Amino acid sequence: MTRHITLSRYLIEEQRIRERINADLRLLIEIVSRACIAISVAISKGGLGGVLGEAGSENIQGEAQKKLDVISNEILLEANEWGGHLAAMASEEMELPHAIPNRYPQGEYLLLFDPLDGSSNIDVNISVGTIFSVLRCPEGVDPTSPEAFLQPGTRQLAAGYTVYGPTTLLVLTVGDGVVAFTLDREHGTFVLTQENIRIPEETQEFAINMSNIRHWEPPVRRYVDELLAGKTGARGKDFNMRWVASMVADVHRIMTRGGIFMYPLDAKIMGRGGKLRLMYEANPMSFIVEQAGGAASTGRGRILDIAPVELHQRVPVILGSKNEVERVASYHRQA
Ligand code: AHM
Ligand code: MG
Repeated sequence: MTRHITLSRYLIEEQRIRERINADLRLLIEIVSRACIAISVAISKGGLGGVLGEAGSENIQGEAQKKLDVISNEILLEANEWGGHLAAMASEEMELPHAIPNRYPQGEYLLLFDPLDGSSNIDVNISVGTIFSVLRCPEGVDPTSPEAFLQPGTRQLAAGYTVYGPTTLLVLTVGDGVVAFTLDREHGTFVLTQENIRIPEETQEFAINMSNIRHWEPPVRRYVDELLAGKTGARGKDFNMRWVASMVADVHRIMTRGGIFMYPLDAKIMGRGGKLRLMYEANPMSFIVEQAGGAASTGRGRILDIAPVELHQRVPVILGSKNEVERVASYHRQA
């Protein structure tokens, strides 16, 4: 690599040269990135740090929390309280938005996050991640009310995810394409390692939890059946399958070499509207995927256009290489 561009320098240039962000949004992203470094350090201690295993509590979604879910949530909350850039925060791990304490100044932004995505993988040493999304707080609305956050994904000003894998990577968009930074552990900084990430339009790889096959709706069943038929079927080529069960890891593979990721609506989760959460999983990932030339749909419409009605709302998610996502959407229309 000939150029050494840290996240700080990238953000300064987004502010000064490309004028995509202001100083407060720059500070926000810097602080989130530092919190992600702290989470990465906590995760990497593993059994030595006593951080593995269950926390013994449940989140608002009724899911058992891992110790690292709780630790990661606290790291993000504490890091983002004092900067003066935020009006409030919302998290997968908290029922209601988190107010900025009175002793600190209030800013204009709202931060949403899934502090530790894929945390069922943590105890088996498989990649996990953090996902975040940034909105502007609407004027005249109480920032600590869920209503302040209920804005469609098209209003996101920035979104990103960190993958805690063999390396710690931060993938970011401020609506100006997608870039990736690798954590330089010796210096404690994120360094730009990929610019202008583009998802290939065509793919031979898909990601879905096949154990749900009997619950799927006919359009998803039709699509996957065609992929499985391979060379001898309608598609005329073989497809390969991967499922990490950490959305960040599955989506990052797609960002790197193309593919389609699906957590569709199925009979088992019909009453809940889907498995993945709109505000801090589907929206930020869809923003990033679209910024990289991919597509993101529920099967019935574009994810970023959904007008949310609940903070912890769930949605079906089909995202990745554009032609494949459009094919799945067309099967839904035909059905
Ligand atoms: P989490 O945020 O509680 O970790 O749940 C979300 C995860 C995603 O990362 C992943 O795609 C999905 O749940 C896996 O679900 P399943 O175990 O049903 O395959
Ligand atoms: Mg998650």
